[in-house]
Amino acid sequence: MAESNPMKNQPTDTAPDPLKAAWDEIQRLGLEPYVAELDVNGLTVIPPEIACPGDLKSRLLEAILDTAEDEKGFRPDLETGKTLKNYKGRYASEESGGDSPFGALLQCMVLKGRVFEEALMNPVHLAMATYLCGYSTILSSMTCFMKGPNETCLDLHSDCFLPDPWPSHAMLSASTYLLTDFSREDGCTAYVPGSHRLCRRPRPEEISIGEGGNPNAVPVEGKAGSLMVWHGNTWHGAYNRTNKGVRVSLNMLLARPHMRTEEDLADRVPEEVLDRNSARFAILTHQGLFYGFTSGEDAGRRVERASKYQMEYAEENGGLASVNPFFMHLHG
Ligand SMILES: O=C(O)CCC(=O)C(=O)O
Ligand SMILES: [Fe+2]
Repeated sequence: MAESNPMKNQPTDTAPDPLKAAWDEIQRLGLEPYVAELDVNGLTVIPPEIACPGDLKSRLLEAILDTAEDEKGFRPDLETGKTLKNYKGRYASEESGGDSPFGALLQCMVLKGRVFEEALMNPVHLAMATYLCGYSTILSSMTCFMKGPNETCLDLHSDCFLPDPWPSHAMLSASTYLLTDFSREDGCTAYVPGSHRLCRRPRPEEISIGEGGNPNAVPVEGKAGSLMVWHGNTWHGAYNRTNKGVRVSLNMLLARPHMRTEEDLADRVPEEVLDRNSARFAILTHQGLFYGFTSGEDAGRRVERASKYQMEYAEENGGLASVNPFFMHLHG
């Protein structure tokens, strides 16, 4: 293995600089204003013409409706939203109307078709996620929300379920494709600008939104096809939907590789899916991780597999990911 290690004989002064590479990519894609807003406010919305080149938005929406039909037994009616009106589902809250603040959920989406792989690998998404969490970041979850008219707002929270205080750099990068328009009446996301710098979860008296709620919460509005990106510390929630119809969105939560992820993908990604994607896709979908073994034998298997994918990734990008235990030549 050491033979194919592209870092092996590389003098330190020519080692690639991940910060420079990330910034070069941000400039190539024209994302500087969105990175600035993300730094200042903790959240930004990248418009459809940059975020969803080609017909990505419509293909994602169609694939989600097909998946909903398969898994939920009905195809959401985007015009009327009647199949999803006051949807009870998981997380339904008895306090306000008894319906779910999320609507209906579809989970573990990345393995449900090529278009979801494309959504993850969209260079605009990866540039923003890399800016927040680095080249070794991994997918924590890919989840779809389909929300019809409802009563219940989603309280402010951060997706970082670590004890606070949190570090100021992002442990998580969260991005959501808006697949239908987002306005206050559409039941859009809410957030508190600047909350990523507080490095703590909101206190109980700070979590509610809407009338009488946290006065610092603002709606996140955007056109269908936009990509909303936020720092893992940022406090966010969602307004209830007063319009008819359905709000459809696809969320991708990425984590630094030492974090426990929501989904466990290590042994679930079929070879054909890995074969048709880059080495970075394999890293994102946990093929470069060996933690989580269940026996010595399993540890050996996982280390071997993880080192293969880590080496391929290092070859693909010239060693930009700084976390690679296999460079120690322990197994070479
Ligand atoms: O439904 C929303 O707009 C927010 C959902 C949420 O909390 C999340 O995606 O992390
Ligand atoms: Fe959240």
